[in-house]
Amino acid sequence: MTKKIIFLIVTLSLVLIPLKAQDYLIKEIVSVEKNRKTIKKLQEMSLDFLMERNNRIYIMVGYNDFFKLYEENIPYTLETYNFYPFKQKKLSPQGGVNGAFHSYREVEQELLNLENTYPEIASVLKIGESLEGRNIYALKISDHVHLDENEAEVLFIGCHHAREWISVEVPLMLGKYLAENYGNNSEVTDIVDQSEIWIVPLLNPDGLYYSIHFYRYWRKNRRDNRDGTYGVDLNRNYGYKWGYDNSGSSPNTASNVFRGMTAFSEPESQAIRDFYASRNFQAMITYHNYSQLILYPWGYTEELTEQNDLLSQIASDMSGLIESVNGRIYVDEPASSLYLTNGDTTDWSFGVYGIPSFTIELPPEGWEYGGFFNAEEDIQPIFNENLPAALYLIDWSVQNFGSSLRIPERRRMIPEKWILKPNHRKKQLKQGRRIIRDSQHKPVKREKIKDSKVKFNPPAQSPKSKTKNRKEIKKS
Ligand code: 0X9
Ligand code: CA
Ligand code: ZN
Repeated sequence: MTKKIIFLIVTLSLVLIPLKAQDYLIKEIVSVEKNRKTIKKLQEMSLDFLMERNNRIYIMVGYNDFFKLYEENIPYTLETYNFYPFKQKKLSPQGGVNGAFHSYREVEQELLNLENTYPEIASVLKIGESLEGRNIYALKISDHVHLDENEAEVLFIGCHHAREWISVEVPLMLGKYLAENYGNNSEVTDIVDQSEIWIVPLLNPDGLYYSIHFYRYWRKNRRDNRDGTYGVDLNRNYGYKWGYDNSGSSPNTASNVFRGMTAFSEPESQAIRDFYASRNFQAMITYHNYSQLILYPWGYTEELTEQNDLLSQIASDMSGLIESVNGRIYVDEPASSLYLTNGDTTDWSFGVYGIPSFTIELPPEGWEYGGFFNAEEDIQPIFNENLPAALYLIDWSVQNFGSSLRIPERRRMIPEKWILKPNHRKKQLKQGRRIIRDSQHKPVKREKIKDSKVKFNPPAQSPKSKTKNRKEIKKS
């Protein structure tokens, strides 16, 4: 009898637990034929739209959605395996849960190792603590690292958004690169001698933990909103034009762009706010992914800043430098041309401190090339291409330290091979990725015109899906 009961419990838990886990975790990509009837039904199901191609609509579905599709009599094709990471056979499997990407503990270890190995130029500072009590670290790279010298200071931030794992790697590798090459490479030595480089590779450690262990697509921090929902979008929680409107951020706790109850309500964004107050930054880059963009203020309005010539020049120079490494194009544009946001890091950094501030959206270019997933083999190339842009911004800060801001000319320190040769391909592609807006001035379409097979038109006369551009989809 007892044997029977034990057997029953074991079998039941084996069946029930995985089912529940599946329900929550597994998402598949399916395509359905595009027609009015289906679109209407899909909208009622409030599914994640991904894209449209060859008269088919691609959507993300969870375990329960399959039943709904069945009930609604909507025929579908399973497409998951036509997408990354399944499609890219040559990729080596990721070791462990997070593979070559760094977890909170691994970032911590890496930073402490750097400090130990290069005590003269690397030092780790705790600038705050996450909601769940993890440390938020800043790595300082400078000569006389323990002195607060009168030098230009530049800040690099990674991982506001939990699922954007590559955004941890790029600033972390920058710190490592600078430490390892100081004394060997004259350009690095020069720059480190003249500046204080601050790197916060992991601003949202709780979110990253959650993304690694529970739900890969987690975006926000892990604030318990006390209504059954979790998370504040840290990139809507900064105190410049916070909550300006409800489209650039959301008052709804369940939303992926929930701005929090007040500006700087979150310890993670507070850490950055307080860090700025204690330092004297000249420039800042915050890394995100995906899209391959270099965005500069404003994000909250279509209007351009008074420093637009400066910001757009720096962004375009950085874009050129990035392209010259691997040929990947990062489009430089005001953040608002992507979509409007309020309470983001860059607007606050520029709005309050007046310093050149950039959001770099790392690869890939689109959802169909992997979205938030980057191949492990691509971590190094992505870092390599971002390095000259980071060095360039540091150098710009050094050149402009203590003087009024000057619009840069091409820098002497950029190695020849990094200097962009006049390149017509870039212009063409940039035009090809132009933004088309709907009546609310929201971009509805972002595609390479070159690839004429790819259609991304919003379904006609359906206001709900009309505003679903690729970027909003990412966050739903
Ligand atoms: O929406 C964001 O917070 C950033 N994109 S992401 O896909 N990584 O979430 C972009 C913020 C830049 N600001 C504006 N586009 N206004
Ligand atoms: Ca120094
Ligand atoms: Zn992001």
